[in-house]
Amino acid sequence: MSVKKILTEPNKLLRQVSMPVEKVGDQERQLMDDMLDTMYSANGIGLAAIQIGVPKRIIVMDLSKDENKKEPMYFVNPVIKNKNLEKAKYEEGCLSVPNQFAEIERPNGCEVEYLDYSGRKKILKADGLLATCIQHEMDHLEGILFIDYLSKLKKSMIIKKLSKSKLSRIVV
Ligand code: GNR
Ligand code: NI
Repeated sequence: MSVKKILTEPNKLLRQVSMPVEKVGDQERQLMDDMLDTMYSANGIGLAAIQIGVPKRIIVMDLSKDENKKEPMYFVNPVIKNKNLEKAKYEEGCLSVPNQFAEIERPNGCEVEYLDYSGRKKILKADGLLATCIQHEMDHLEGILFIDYLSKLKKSMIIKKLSKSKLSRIVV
């Protein structure tokens, strides 16, 4: 298990569409372990593989509020089967868009079909934060970031800020 570097916008890799996993083997489990380590160390509640530069359709999440009680969730090749027609707004953030937050509207519930850590097929009904987070992570698999839902002006302001802070990190 090791903590990897999280890619931040702007970065072309974050715009790549991730590839389905053929088989959940030891290599994939190693990747999921590293992703979880990376997510915990960054205090995130979810992470997609592409955020550490691996274009595979793998997501890890942990929505547990108790730091001592870890509840890791693993999603390989997730597919959304049903989306609620009703929408909900959540204040979203993203480890790849550091220190930026915005209210995003999405279906308030969904059903996801996926393979778990051991490669078994599962179906999960999600609502609330779980549904929001899964949809946010599944967007990463398509190269989509939450800022893509904002107005052109808001989005370009955020990208400009992030570019500047990246530059200052190199200069200092
Ligand atoms: O840590 C995260 N918090 C969060 C809050 C609201 C909606 C989505 C998220 S996901 C984010 C971690 C992340 O960037 N995952 O891709
Ligand atoms: Ni994100």
